[in-house]
Amino acid sequence: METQTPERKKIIFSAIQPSGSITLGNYLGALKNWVALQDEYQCIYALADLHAITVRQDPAQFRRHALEAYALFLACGIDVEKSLFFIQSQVHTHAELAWVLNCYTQFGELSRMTQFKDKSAKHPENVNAGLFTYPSLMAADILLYQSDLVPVGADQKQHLELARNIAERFNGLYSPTFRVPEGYIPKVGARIMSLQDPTRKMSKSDENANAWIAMLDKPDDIVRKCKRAVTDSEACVRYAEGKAGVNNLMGIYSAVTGKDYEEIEREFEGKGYGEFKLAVAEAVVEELRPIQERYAKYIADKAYLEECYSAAAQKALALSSRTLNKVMKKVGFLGRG
Ligand code: ATP
Ligand code: LTN
Repeated sequence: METQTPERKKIIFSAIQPSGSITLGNYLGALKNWVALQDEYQCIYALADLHAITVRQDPAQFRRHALEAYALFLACGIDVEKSLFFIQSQVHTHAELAWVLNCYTQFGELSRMTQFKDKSAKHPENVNAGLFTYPSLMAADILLYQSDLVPVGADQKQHLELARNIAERFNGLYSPTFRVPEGYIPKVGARIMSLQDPTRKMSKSDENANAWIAMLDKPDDIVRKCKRAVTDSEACVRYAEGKAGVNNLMGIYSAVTGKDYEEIEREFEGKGYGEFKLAVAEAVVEELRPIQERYAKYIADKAYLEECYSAAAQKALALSSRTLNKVMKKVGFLGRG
């Protein structure tokens, strides 16, 4: 009798930093996609809290953000029965592999990373070594799990490319050790822009809270932020060059409702920005309502959250140790006997 080996599910890895309140940008650019991928792939997701301390965090707030993010991801539909969802700092193999990979990453390569340049310009008082070597830790996250695909927003493409280069370099120096991952960038929602400065991406660490919509914002706040969103003086809802603010709102509306730009232009023909902004706000409120309801239940049950992330950390440790042990052996460490 012929036996068929079941096809191996491809492995997906991604992470988000719990460096603030999770935004609509994170959701549309990353999280929503993560949820959709869970049936087709073996998904491994993490809260990248080690990455988050490259920028100074207030300890109490940091702890709160991590727990909130964990609950929020479950509320968005990350299913711990199907996917592995853990907290990076609870799995020590990440920091260990990151150190090794640091020694296979060039100063010049890290110097070219635009995120490093942006963040060091933004925090000139704290341009720490962790901020500089951030991409080696991200490479470790991905490579530890022999990931095939890495869903990220467009801003992370450069880091992913570096992770591929590090993997290829290591494989070439020794023997095949890491699977070389591919990026997976969503078509819509890949770059949601700030509501106050639509030439910059919506970012949870933006000091101006009107620039971003948090996943846990109240409906009134969402309406207010959308109403105040920077647009232009043309007063015509159409997707065009030089209309970054309107384009961004159309992008949000499209990602939430599934309507394409032409449909949106027809829907708002002859209507002003006021009406359009309100429609965007209402669509966002409706998208977030069920998520916020589920979130309230999860965050009230700390014991359940702890159970989930502790079990996930154990599994992640077992899985990632396989790769780390191989690496240590190939590099020539004596090993622990
Ligand atoms: P920070 O402000 O701390 O740099 P961030 O809000 O930019 O954080 P990250 O934790 O760096 O978010 O990113 C988490 C994921 O969300 C990544 O995959 C990233 O590409 C995606 N993402 C972040 N901001 C946006 C955005 N504005 N539009 C689309 N995707 C985004
Ligand atoms: N650097 C990413 C977060 C991140 C990540 C990862 C994404 C940390 N490790 C591994 C994908 C794969 C960010 O800032 N968005």
